[in-house]
Amino acid sequence: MRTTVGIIGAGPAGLLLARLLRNAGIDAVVLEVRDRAHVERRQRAGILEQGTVDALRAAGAGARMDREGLRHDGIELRFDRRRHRVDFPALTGGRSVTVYPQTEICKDLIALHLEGGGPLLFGAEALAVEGADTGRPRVRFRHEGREDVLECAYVAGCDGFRGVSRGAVPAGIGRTFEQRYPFGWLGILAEVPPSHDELVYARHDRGFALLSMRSPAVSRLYLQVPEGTDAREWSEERIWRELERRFETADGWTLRRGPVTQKSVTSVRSYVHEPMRHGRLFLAGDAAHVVPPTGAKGLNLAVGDAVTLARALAHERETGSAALLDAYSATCLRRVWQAERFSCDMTTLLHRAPDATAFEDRLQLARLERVTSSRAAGTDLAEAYTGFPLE
Ligand code: FAS
Ligand code: PHB
Repeated sequence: MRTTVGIIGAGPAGLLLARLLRNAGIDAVVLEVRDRAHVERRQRAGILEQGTVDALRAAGAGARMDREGLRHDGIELRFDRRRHRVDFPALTGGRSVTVYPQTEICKDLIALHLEGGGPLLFGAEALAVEGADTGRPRVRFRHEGREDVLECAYVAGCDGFRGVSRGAVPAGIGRTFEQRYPFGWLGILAEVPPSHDELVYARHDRGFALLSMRSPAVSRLYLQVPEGTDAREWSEERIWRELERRFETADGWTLRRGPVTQKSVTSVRSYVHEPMRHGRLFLAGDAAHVVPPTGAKGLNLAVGDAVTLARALAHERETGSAALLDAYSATCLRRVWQAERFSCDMTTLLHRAPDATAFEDRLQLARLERVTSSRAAGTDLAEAYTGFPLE
């Protein structure tokens, strides 16, 4: 099998890249190890920066997002039983975010790709990327019980944190930067209208809690839990009771309960692999970097990488110049490290480490007082949360 760009992974990075390459007249093949149903129901992110919204519209994949997405002009920070709204447009000169689930983005991109994109092989497991530093890289993969090889001019490693593509970068060349946090997130989907019209981030002595949403009828909620927690340890009753304790306010705000339809635990980590390129292999999305979900950046970074890589490949096709390809890693890493900085700040601002000292508790409350009373500090949070335009 032969193509110009071999894309490993049909998450947001791989699917958007495939769409952008098709629009640029560059052929590609997407290899996805899971089946379509799994990819389309995998619960992940929900918040889109303006740059992501613009990129999906420009790719011709924004119609349903424009119909069903919810524009949000702020978030609420909650601590000491008090509520503080962060007003995005007032602090950033008009920027906002859109609530539209990652699952829906993947469904939209898959439907578009199957209408008129190149081959998108589900159940195709990439086994290895070979010859990345030669002119003819190849992806060895298994599909329908048979091993095969995809010969390509370029390989896009969009296979997430646990994929194989990063392993093709020789140990002596790649550098990794990692920070683990001593807690995880227990996330639930509940068939109940969200109890607030915007997201609520709560800092509590018992731990962090987040109220998000997937639609006017479906709530998405998270609880900070100890590292290594098994979701089965948490009954619905225990989850709701803990959420109610952490969201409690002096003004009597109440949390609506409803049937829990999905429950899972995800780890919280910061991770960056540098460089994001080796020869003709380009890493994009979680294959290159992971951020704590607190800043709602993971999906948006994946989109940014796909846009930057597609633009660089199209530039090389049109002009013969590899300048943008050569700048790919540095261009993405500028964005990645800003997202890592913000996500780490939001995580340490709102989560209580199991061994937090009384001093650290007071420092955290002082940081929260500062960010909710100072225009300068509030602007920093609002600018980073709503995102920066893609370069
Ligand atoms: P993805 O992981 O989405 O996609 C990679 C794809 O590659 C997958 O479909 C996988 O099946 C496939 N693949 C892997 N190995 C392969 C192989 N060998 N061969 C072929 N295919 C292979 N971000 C937020 O902003 N908010 C959140 O609430 C949030 N929650 C998350 C919860 C979880 C459990 C996880 C893991 C991540 C979460 N994230 C969240 C981050 C998430 O949204 C990612 O940033 C986003 O999915 C990144 O997209 P991709 O880089 O495309 O990687
Ligand atoms: C989500 O809706 O999944 C979500 C929203 C905001 C975050 C993290 C996750 O910071």
